[in-house]
Amino acid sequence: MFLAKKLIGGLLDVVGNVDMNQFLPSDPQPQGSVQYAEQHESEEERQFRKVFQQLAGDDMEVSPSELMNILNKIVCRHGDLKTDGFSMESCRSMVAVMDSDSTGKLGFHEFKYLWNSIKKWQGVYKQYDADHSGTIGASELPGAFQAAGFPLNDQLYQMIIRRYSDEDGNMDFDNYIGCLVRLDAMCRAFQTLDKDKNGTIKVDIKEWLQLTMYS
Ligand SMILES: [Ca+2]
Ligand SMILES: [Ca+2]
Ligand SMILES: [Ca+2]
Repeated sequence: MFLAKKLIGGLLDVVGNVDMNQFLPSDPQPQGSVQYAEQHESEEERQFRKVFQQLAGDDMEVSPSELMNILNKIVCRHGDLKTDGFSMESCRSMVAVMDSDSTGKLGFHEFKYLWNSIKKWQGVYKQYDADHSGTIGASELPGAFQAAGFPLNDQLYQMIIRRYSDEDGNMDFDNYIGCLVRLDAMCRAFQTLDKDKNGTIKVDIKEWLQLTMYS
């Protein structure tokens, strides 16, 4: 487990490159042949696959409780990220919105996508926590969300604060990650449904419920 610990600690210290000016939900998950990808993966990917295998266990998928344990172990070691811990409910929600193939758990590519997002967003969190309070305050939030790839309007920022921040308007780390994972997933879902790319979608009640109830 030493290698896994070392890699995870290291991974979370990396600050991702972020485009400040664009609305950028992260890249779509890789399609194509998994075998081809496995044969042509880089050394970094091979290392990541080893870590994943240790975290996921025999079923080779990360369940919500496994995700919760991993994330809570990591945030414990980062004193500058204030959190009351990732809850089971929040991890179930993150797994649900990331679970493209409906297995109820995260496979390698699903987990890797989530992991890369968390890595990028924790860099943004540290960078935009201007007063070093360990939380993202209401005035820090628009900058942080823009840097994370989501330039929204004031009305949406206010709504996000209402839903994810505490009574004083401060968002802690687990709430921040839970919020961004959902925001990213909902933007990707919209793009998938907006087949003619005209910025509007038409969904029937079944599609709507599929989207909103498994989230
Ligand atoms: Ca929290
Ligand atoms: Ca899955
Ligand atoms: Ca702060």
